[in-house]
Amino acid sequence: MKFLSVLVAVAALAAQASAHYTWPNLIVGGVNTSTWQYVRQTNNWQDLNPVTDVTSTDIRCFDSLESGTASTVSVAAGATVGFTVVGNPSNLYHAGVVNVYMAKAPSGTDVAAWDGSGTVWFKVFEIPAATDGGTSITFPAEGLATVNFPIPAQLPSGQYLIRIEHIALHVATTFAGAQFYISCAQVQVTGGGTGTPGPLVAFPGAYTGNEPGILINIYWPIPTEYIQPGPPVWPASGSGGSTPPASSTGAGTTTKATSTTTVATTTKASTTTTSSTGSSTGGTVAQFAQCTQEPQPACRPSPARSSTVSVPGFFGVEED
Ligand SMILES: [Cu+2]
Repeated sequence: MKFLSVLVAVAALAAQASAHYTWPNLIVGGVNTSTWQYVRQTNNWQDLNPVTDVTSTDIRCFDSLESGTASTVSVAAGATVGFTVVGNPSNLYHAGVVNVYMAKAPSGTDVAAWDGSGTVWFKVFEIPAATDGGTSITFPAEGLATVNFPIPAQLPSGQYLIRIEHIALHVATTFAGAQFYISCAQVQVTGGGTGTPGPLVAFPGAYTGNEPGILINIYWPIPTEYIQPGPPVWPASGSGGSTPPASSTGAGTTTKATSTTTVATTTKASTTTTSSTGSSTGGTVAQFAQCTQEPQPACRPSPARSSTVSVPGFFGVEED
């Protein structure tokens, strides 16, 4: 009996530690910079666990237990930057969506010494779920090893925090079930424009946890639509300027699992390199095909960590 309970405990621990991730690297100029160099070290740098309390201060930068020692890096307005996923495995393993927010440090305050408090955050990029009225729901961010996005060209010069979050929705059917994987980077934006970013939100404050895009059963019934949490992306698509619109299908270049250094191209988990840089329309289809053809961790929960019920019309829910 004791042996059995130990086995169960070990299995539970293994399941808990097996499928989370962090965002420790900022990609600047196509280079994957060092771990926690320009990104503030997060509380979960060892255990990889997510934030689940959206009212916690840790929903902001998840660094309450760490001393902020990150450096600040210069990036040009209009340039593409990104974050790299590190975990086990090192990709956005869970079904979910991505948001990227920025906030300008108050004048006279070094961003390295700023906590990001206040109603100061605006969204610059997102990768929502894709729905088609109830036949299917797909997550274009699922399986990504990097997420790249443009710094808006209209953004005024100055020091900013960049906050990225992956909201994992595989166990989001109960309140506080959604898992937030968060990091904040410190940048000095140069050559900026004269735009006025907005709408502005605060963290905590932006989410209640009851949003239809956060408290959601993504399995059954298949959602007819998906409402991305948070404010709309700034600047709005079609509002002019030279910034590519952060489209609902995830503009920006992405790197699939297994590649940690290639950031300028879209690379699949296999060795196949596609030319879908800048658009994930083709990538989404390819990713879906990949999932149906070769069962893998990025596509479905492994048997050891899942409870799959073989009832027609019911989809197994990953537990961790
Ligand atoms: Cu996980």
